[in-house]
Amino acid sequence: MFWLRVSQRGRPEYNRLIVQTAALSCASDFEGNLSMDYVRQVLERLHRSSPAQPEYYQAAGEILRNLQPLLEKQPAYLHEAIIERIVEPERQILFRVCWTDDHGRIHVNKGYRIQFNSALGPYKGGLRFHPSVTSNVIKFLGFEQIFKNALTGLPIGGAKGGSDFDPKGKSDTEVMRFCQAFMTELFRHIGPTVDVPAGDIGVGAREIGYLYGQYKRLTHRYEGVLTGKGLAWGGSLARKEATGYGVVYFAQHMLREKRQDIVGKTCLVSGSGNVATYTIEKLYQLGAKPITCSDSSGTIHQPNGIDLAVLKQVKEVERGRLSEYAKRTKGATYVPAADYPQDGHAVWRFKADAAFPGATQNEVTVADARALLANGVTCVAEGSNMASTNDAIDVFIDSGICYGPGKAANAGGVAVSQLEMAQNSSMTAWTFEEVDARLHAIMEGIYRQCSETSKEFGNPGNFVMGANIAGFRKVADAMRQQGVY
Ligand code: NDP
Ligand code: 2IT
Repeated sequence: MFWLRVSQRGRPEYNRLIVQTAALSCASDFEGNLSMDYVRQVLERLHRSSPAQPEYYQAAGEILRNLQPLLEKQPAYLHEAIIERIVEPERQILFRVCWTDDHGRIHVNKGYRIQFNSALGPYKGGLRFHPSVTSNVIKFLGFEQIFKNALTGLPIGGAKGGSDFDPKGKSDTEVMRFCQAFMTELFRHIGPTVDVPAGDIGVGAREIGYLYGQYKRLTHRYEGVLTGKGLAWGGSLARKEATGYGVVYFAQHMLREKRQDIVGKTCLVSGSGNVATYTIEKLYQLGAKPITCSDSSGTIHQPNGIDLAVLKQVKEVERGRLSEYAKRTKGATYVPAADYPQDGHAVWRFKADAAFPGATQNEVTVADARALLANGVTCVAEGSNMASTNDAIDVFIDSGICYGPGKAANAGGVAVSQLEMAQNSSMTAWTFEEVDARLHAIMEGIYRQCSETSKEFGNPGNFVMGANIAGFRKVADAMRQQGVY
């Protein structure tokens, strides 16, 4: 009887409050594992109050289920309804974005900014432009962002935004008009100490430039309201590289704990955008060999190693497809997406030592996870957000391999975004080496929190539990200290 056990420990008034609150929020018979019952009830309520948001339930479920040992140790989080409050965004801004294409046709898209939690600092998180974007997708990303940002140790709250606009196949002028229309609504909700958006899928340096230009025109202010800016106008050195580099630094730490090294490791990487490209670059710099990359049309397998120069030329400069990359390099096999295994993704079906998902959510299924283990992979570090399904995560955790969940392993991007904010507000610019050194230290700090917290709660090496508890605890403590709002 968890609640009663707890109530015998403390002060009488507090104990009464515990029992009253438990009675209010837990329609349970007070038997069995009450913190787990409570979490289940919160999740059920979420299904009813926010219908049809499967990725959001997945993200919330993964985090909340991992909190059980913390809630048993620290029931105040339950009594003060921290969990009910944390799963509800502080503010959700949904808006219409109308723009005209190069032929004068009018298009209407949806725009989103979900300002999820500001306990630790101004809202911070990327914008995603992709046809699959819905409020469900933005909500799961915003929720993950709260805990990721907390793990960085920097003063940033959690948010995410975006649109179902598809930049693929659009001209530069169409992308510019869309970004201007998007910012024409968004500008009134953001600011350098209010909410600072950045890039994500489909939003890179080009889009940030158009968004920034429109913000400046509308507000008459030249300030650090976005991160990932161009280097000549307030951007930070190493921001472009930060997420991919950080993922590899995180993997290095996980491997070292097991007395292994990244040097000489054969690696699978998915995606071929910002995160994947700079994961590949850092793997080469540290003496590993990346042999795959992918886009939504197909996968490249190149046993002699991905040709980074050609990849950058095709994807960053020409905005082309990997089918084009395959034609220009030697030793590359191209597997079209139509030929993928029914239960997963071709990119995870090759022999290797380590895997770095860098494309999108749920890109590692349970069958993919089993195939990775069967093929010899002993380290998985996620660049993409919620890369693995919850069943796939269970496979990794049960196997005891090094597994770094996205909210820990890919936090280097948002961390360097915060370093960009710091440079902007102090009107200085740091060198590449200085930013990279800070990124290094931040990734080491995140790794340590995951590792130590997993030990503190009796699951050494379970970095999912470590990341979720360490991130949640910081946000929850700040919320408690700031009172009910
Ligand atoms: P990019 O737009 O630069 O690249 C995305 C890559 O993923 C492309 O290769 C794209 O292929 C592929 N992709 C996107 N959606 C799908 C899909 N539904 N199915 C298959 N492939 C897909 O984005 P980023 O590299 O910035 O982001 C990649 C991941 O990393 C995302 O999960 C993002 O949330 C996460 N992330 C990004 C950070 C950043 O700083 N940019 C920071 C932390 C996490 P195609 O071109 O065919 O669409
Ligand atoms: O998912 C992420 O952390 C990002 N897309 C980066 C967010 C940011 O504010 O740099």
